[in-house]
Amino acid sequence: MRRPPECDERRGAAGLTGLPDDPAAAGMAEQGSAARPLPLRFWQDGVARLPGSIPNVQRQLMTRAILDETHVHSAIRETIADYHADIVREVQAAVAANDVVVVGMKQNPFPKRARKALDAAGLPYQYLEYGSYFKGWHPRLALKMWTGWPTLPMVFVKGVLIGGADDLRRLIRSGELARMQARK
Ligand SMILES: N[C@@H](CCC(=O)N[C@@H](CS)C(=O)NCC(=O)O)C(=O)O
Repeated sequence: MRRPPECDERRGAAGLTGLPDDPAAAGMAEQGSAARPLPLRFWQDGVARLPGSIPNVQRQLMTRAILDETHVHSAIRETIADYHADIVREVQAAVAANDVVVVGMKQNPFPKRARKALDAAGLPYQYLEYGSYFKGWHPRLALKMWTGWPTLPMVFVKGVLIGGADDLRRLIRSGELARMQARK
């Protein structure tokens, strides 16, 4: 079976912020076509933070634009808030109850890859599946709007979104996943 075009790995989502191959990790952020330096400092854990922030406090720079509620008409705010809110709550509950959660979908090879990596590392996880390439687009969109992560799988470790399959494998390889898990 031919893989859907969005499944081309070269079009995959960017890696975890703070990793060496991420432009943000080099202290740059894309703005339009020009790269603009950001006042970031890099701590031993490889995470970029604004100067003055304390390493063990999760105050990481996010440049994601979110439309402010004051710029959303009051008549549609509830529609936005309620958009597949049951699915979002379901994932939130799983993330609260399990150290590792993989949110995936049928057919997509990346959730399979994430699960295989966790199985190989002997790490237990909760798996939730929403639809396939042919169905379940709307609930997945709600999860994407909630997390800001544009693809599946979404992998959570100790309540933290760590990205997709590639990011997970990187964290397993570097030993960071084990360190995250060891944290109380
Ligand atoms: N680099 C990502 C790639 C994941 C990816 O690109 N997933 C695509 C399908 S192959 C996806 O989620 N598409 C959105 C959707 O169908 O809802 C990873 O390692 O997880």
